[in-house]
Amino acid sequence: MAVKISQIQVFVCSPGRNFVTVKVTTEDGTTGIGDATLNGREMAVVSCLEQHIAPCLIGKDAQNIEDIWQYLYKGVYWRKGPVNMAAIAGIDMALWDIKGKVAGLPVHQLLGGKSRTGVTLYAHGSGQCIDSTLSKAEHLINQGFRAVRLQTAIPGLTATYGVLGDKKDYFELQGNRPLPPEEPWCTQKYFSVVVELFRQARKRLGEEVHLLHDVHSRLTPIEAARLGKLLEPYHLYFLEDAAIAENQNSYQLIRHHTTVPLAIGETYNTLWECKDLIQHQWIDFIRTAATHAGGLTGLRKITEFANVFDVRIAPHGAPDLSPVCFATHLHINIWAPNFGIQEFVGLDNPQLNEVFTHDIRVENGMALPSDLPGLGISFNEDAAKKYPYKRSYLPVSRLEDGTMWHW
Ligand code: CS2
Ligand code: MG
Repeated sequence: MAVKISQIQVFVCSPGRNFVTVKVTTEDGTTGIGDATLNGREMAVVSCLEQHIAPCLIGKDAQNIEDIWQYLYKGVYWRKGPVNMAAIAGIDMALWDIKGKVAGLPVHQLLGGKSRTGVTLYAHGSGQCIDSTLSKAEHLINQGFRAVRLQTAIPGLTATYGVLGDKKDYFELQGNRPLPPEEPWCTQKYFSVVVELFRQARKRLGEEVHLLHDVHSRLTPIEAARLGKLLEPYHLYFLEDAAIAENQNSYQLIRHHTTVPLAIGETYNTLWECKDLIQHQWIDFIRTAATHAGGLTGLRKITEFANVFDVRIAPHGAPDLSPVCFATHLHINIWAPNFGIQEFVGLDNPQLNEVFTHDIRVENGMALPSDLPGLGISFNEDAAKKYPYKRSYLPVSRLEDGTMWHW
C-alpha cells in the first residue's frame, strides 16, 4: 500500500552556524528529516529543493527510496555536483527516517544490523603551539578518546586551518563570516612545524593512541609524498587530503613514495569521482559524507564499492554537518563491514541540542547510534526560529605573494 509524500519543507537555521534541514511528510502524517547543509552555499540548496525538487516528489511513494534517488540523480540531466547531491541527500535521509518509523526499527537494522559494539570516534586536538596542541590531545585521551586529530598553528601565519586561535569553539570561529576571510598559506612554514608536531606527539602521548592529520589539500603531489615519508616513523592512522581531490592520479604518485595511510573524500559527491582511488587502492580511507554524497543511499553505494577493495570508510564529521548527518553516519558506521573511524567534533553545544534532539551516547571514545525507529533524531521547528539564517562563508586562502591557493 503506497505511503505517498504529501509535503516537503526546508528549514534554514543558525544555532551557532547555518544548517539546512529537510522535512518530508507522508499522507498518514509520518515525518522524516534529513541534512542538506552546504557550507557557504546553503541557499543554493534551499532553492534547488524548494523550486525544483519538492514539486516533483509530491504524491510519490515514500517507500521507494532507491527509485526516488535514481529519479533525482538521473532525472535532473545536469547530474552530480555539491548542490544537487546535498539536496538529494536531505530528501534521502528523510525517507530512510520515515521507513524506519513505519517499520518500527532503527535504520541500522534496515541496513543489516550491527557489525560492532560501537562506532570509534576521532576527536580534534589543536592549539596555538605544539605544547598546547598536545595538552589538548592529552585531555581528549583522558576523556577516553583513542584517536585524536592533531592540527597546530603554523608560526609566522596569522591563521591556520583547524586551529581555533582565540575562539572558544568552531561555532564561534566559523559561524559569523559575512564575507570570506582571507587566510595565508606557506608550505615551507608548514613543513617547519608539522613533522616536529608528530615527533613530539609520539614522545609525549605514546605509541598506542591513533594520530591523524588533515593537510586540507594544501600540498602538491610530490610535497605530499615528501610529507608522507617524513611522517612514517610516527605511524599515523591516516593523513587526510594530502593533495587536492580533483586529480585522483595524484594519489598514485603519493602512494608510490610512502606507506602513510591516505584518506580523502569529504568533497566528493558521487562514487564516480573517487572510484579510481578506491579500485586501484591508492587510498586507505574514503571520507565522503552522507550530506554531500546523496544521503545514506549514496554513501552506502560508496561503502559497498570500497569494501571490495579493502578501503574503509571514515565519514566526514565536521561542524558544518548537522547532527542529522552525524546520526545517519552512526547507522551506516555500526553496520558497514568496512567501517574505519568517524570524525567527531562534539555534540555538547546547547543551541544545537535545542534544535536537534537525540539520544546518541558517546562513551569511551565511541558513539552508539539510537535504537529509536528511524534515524533517532528530531528537529525542533520552534527552537529553530530563534536562530535565523545569516550568510556566512568559508575562508579563502592565498600564498604570501597573493596567489589564490586551496583553503
Ligand atoms: C575538515 C572540514 O573536518 C574536516 O576534515 O576538512 O572541517 C572542512 O574544513 C569543512 O567541512 C569545510 O566546510
Ligand atoms: Mg578534512
